[in-house]
Amino acid sequence: MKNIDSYTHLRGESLFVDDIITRQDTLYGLVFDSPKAHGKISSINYAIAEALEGVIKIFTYKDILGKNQIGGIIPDEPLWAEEEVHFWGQPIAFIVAETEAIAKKARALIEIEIEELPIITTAREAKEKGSFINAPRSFRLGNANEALKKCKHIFEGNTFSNGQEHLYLETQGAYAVPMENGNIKITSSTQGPTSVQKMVAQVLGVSMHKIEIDVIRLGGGFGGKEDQATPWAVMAAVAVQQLKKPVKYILNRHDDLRMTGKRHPYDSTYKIGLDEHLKIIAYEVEFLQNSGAAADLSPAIAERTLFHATNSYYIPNVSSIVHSCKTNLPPNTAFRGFGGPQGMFVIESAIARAADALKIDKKIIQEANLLVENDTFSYGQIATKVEMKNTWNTAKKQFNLEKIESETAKFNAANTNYKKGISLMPITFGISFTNTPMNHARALIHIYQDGSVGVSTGAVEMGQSVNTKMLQVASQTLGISPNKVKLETTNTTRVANTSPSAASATADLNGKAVLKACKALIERLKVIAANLLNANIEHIVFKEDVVFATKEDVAISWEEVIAAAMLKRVALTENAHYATPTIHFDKTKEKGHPFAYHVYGTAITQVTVDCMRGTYEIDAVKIVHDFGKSMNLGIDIGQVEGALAQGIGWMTIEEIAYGKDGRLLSNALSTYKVPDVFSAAKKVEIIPLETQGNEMAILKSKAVGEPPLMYGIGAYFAIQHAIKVFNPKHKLQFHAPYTPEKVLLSLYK
Ligand code: LUZ
Ligand code: MOS
Repeated sequence: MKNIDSYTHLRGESLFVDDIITRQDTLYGLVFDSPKAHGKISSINYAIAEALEGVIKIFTYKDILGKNQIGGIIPDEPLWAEEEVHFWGQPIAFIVAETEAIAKKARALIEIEIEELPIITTAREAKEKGSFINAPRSFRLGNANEALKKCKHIFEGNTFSNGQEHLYLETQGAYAVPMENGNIKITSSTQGPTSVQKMVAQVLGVSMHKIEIDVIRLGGGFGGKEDQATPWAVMAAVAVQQLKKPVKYILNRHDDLRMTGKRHPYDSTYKIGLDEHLKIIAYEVEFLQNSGAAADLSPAIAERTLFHATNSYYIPNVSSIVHSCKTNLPPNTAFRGFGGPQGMFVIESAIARAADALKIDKKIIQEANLLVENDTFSYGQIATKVEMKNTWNTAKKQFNLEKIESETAKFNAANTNYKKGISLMPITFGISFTNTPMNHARALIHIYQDGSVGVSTGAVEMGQSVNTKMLQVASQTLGISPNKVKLETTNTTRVANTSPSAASATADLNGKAVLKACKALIERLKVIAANLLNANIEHIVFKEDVVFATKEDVAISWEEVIAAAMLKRVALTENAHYATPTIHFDKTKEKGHPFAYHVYGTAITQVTVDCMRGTYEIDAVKIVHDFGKSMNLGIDIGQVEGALAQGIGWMTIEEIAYGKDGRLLSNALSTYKVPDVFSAAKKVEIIPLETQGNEMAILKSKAVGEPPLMYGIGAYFAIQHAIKVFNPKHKLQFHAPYTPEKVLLSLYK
């Protein structure tokens, strides 16, 4: 089944926040943000700006009737700065004007003086100065310190992975409209409608039921709208509350790039110990997460780094620690993988370092340590239904790794200016919000009296095709054709208290709720059908718009059953709640069973490096991926391809740069390069692993949003391999992204 949005997407008819027809009295908002990374505000003069014709009002923290606070996990983030600013781009005021153009003109007329304070831009510097968001977290298994003493081989080193810009095609934005009695309705481009509702209520000083959030769809989120879609909606709502007129605010690309947080840069130090059989016996790692100026989701992201610090390997002695370091950058935030990729890059680097020193192929160490059934993760969960070796061995065999290797060696022997490299990248990713209480969802289903169906859930459609999957679940469970089912917008009035669409878990959580609601409806309708057909209720089947009794061999249409149910006054609406069973985690012990299941896979990456220029091409990525029993392979393959491109981009060409003054230098698409059609892998082959699927996944179809991003890490090590072939004296470095500039230096150093 195709993505149900494909028709309107292709015709440009799909609606996003900026497409909503605005009321004619609509006003336009624009943020005035800090032009310095850290300092005391000594004076601001709004008078000239406010006097400009068409400017209605400039809002500051003084205008807030509730709390000036939007921190989600830790209350450490004001909506608008008060006396101090903590990052370049921090919102200070909100200009509301008759048009966007007037608001922009007014912004240039605001005069501000800032008494500058010292600036921290790196995690390492923050750690040295003791600047942290919260207390560090640490996972331990066995005794790494003791085990290291007994290891035959010990290696240590440092790695760095940089941030990443989400670059959703649709920038952040919201449209808030006053309703009666002080109620406000907001259309928001958010992954977390409930967080928006909660923060609007908190800042306005009203209760949540006065605020309705509606989400049609997002033009991409990638984690960037899990938390950071909130402030813009709150600002618009503050203005609506006081002006009693609709207010719209859509960020332009520059403002969005400057003011929003990104993937967290990580500076990490590791020590890895192996025995004579190349078994990794001990692993010590310290992660310094560059959290930015406020917590945002950093503590949760730090936690997931620890969960994935050993990637797909069983290591009996682990000691890991993560510090969320407070710096003067915009608060960094969720980004597809949520700290997992950063953790995995370090263990892969440690293995690469070990292999290089031992003069063996990296994959030999990888293979010797892959997870098997009943292995224990450092957080206490026992690995079950492990498909790690299955994907690894299938990839080696199906893609004929030996042939790839011999052809690569042959090419490298015959060419001096071009060298090819190969890498294998295994992935293991845990599915569930690591914060157990967030793993729940609801669905509200209406069967209308003509037999058509409306489905509301807490899932936000952001291009990942979750609506298509929800529709599949409903149509399959009700036994009706897909065109009888409509997916409604995501709305806090219909489905309340939702978790954000995140953690790759949206289809599982909301899908299970849809399934439960549909099953309950079917149970009620079976009674009606048995009556109508004069058949045994046990024999009633709903399938392909027909309701029939298997033994009695009689049938009627779906519509007839619904019409009869109406006459019998049977409830044709159902609301279902799903909460993931069996998961738990004890943060005081840092042990538990936090994940419903894991997703596994292996990627073989092949690259060619131009050794005169330092440029490279990704020739091919060949993947064996564990989809379980995919409910929609077209959509799932699309997720793998997209995540792979995004992961490769993070590891290779996407380079976030801040000046020492804390200003974003890569502040436009001319200075920040994302993969395009020319830099994408020339060939991507994906083989779905044949498995039974997992009961905890919706229709046994495993979560697919984030796990494949980490295949992109393979690109770094394939490039490194090619460099090493060209320059055997090269001392390996682990400093991502591996931009052509850095590659060139590596080739000749
Ligand atoms: N968001 C979140 C996430 O709040 N918790 C998580 O565990 C998570 N994991 C991945 C992506 N987003
Ligand atoms: Mo996310 S990184 O919002 O699943």
